[in-house]
Amino acid sequence: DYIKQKLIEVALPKAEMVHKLVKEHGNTVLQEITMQQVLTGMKGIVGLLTCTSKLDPQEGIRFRGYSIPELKQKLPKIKEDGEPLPEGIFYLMLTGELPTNKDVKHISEQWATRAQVIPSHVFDVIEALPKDAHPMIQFNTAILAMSTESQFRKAYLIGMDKKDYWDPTYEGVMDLISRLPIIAAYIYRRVFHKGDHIPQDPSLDWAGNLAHMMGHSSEEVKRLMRLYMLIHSDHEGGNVSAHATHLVGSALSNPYYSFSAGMNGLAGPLHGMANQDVMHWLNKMKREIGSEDPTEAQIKAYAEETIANGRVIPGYGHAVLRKTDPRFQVQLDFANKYIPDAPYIKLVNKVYNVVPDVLLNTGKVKNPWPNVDAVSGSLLTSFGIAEYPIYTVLFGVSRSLGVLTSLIWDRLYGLPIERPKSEPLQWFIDRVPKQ
Ligand code: AMX
Repeated sequence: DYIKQKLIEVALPKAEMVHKLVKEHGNTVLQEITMQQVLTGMKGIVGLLTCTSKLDPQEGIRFRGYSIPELKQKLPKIKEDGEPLPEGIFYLMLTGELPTNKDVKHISEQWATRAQVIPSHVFDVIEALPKDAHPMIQFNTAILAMSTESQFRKAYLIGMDKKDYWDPTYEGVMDLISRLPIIAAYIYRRVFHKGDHIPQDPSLDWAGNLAHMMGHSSEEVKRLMRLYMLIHSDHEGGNVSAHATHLVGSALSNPYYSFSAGMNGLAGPLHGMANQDVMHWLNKMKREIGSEDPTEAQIKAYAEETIANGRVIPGYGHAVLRKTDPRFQVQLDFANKYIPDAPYIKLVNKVYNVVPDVLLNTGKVKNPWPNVDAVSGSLLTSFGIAEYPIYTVLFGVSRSLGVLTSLIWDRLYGLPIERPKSEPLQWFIDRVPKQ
């Protein structure tokens, strides 16, 4: 696998730089932090080194410096008018360089080969769960069950030099990513299609194969799946799924344990489960209003009622972003291009017209604009993937690309165990300046 050689060349000087920064500039003050920051989710506190992507509050996400519109131009595609292949963004996040067609083909083939071997106990473990267990429970259980295959643990027990930790991490990451679409599709077919499974097609790309195994093998859905897998892949290092993966990985837990931690976080309604919750919110709204096509005035009243009842409007707001999420925009553009008349897309557009003002009027929401989840479910539903509980699993398959390339880099940089300081309440009270 020539990518490993490439990675060593790229990473070695960077790892030396990290070492040098710690050794020679360790006392440099980076920023001041406030009481409010610590007590409201550590927002804005720089506490992590992550190079795969960076989130600008106004502009949105950039992957190794490239925005989503730029990546749509620059990453390899199967067809010129199609969507970039997620293999390409994986290569970019991993190496920091844009891939060639050959690189992307190489990764596709690597993953197709590695996906051939999933031990049967993983499927037995899934089958032992009730069918109505949420797909995220089944997904995460399967991820943990796959950790019997961890190469990291085996190499660690044999007694590996610290400098080499990244190597079995890379191997584990490549295995794990290659297998996630099979696990996701298996759960989907088990829960929603009577266990009528569809074998993988190793000739397909990673995202195309996922659509195929789910039973949605039209070119349109494959194209949508490539886009979905591209845009959900990473959102810098501090979001719950990325941070949890990094944190658990810092204990040298293997990639399966680490990723599983991230996926437990993704399953929360304020993070990756929001895409499913948006659909529940839209459908409940339609039911309560008694119309398939509510007016903007009706939507506004319903949104105000949601707030008045002390609930959040899923799909809106963000801990970092302060503008419309470009991941929302690119999906809406896709929908407006291919399916402008789909009822759910019309509804999403109407909600977008009224909800930001409703949120602004609360006077407390820092970002009233839609995030990635405000449209993703409506888009999937409009293309026939209408089983909402699978949406967070699809998000998770995509998120593996970013959080696991970061995990490889954590080991390349030689980052130590993470251990921030905590203090009891009195410590904070004692910090208040005396009058
Ligand atoms: N609806 C109603 N109230 C909201 C809101 C929303 N969409 N977004 C923020 N608020 C509220 C908060 O609950 C908080 O209320 P409180 O002071 O009474 O506790 C107040 O506004 C200030 O919050 P904030 O600083 O603007 O947001 P945050 O950083 O604490 O939280 C987020 C960010 C995403 C959790 C929040 O906006 C939210 O709950 N959104 C809805 C759920 C959602 O869409 N999550 C997906 C995010 C993207 C992702 O990870 N996939």
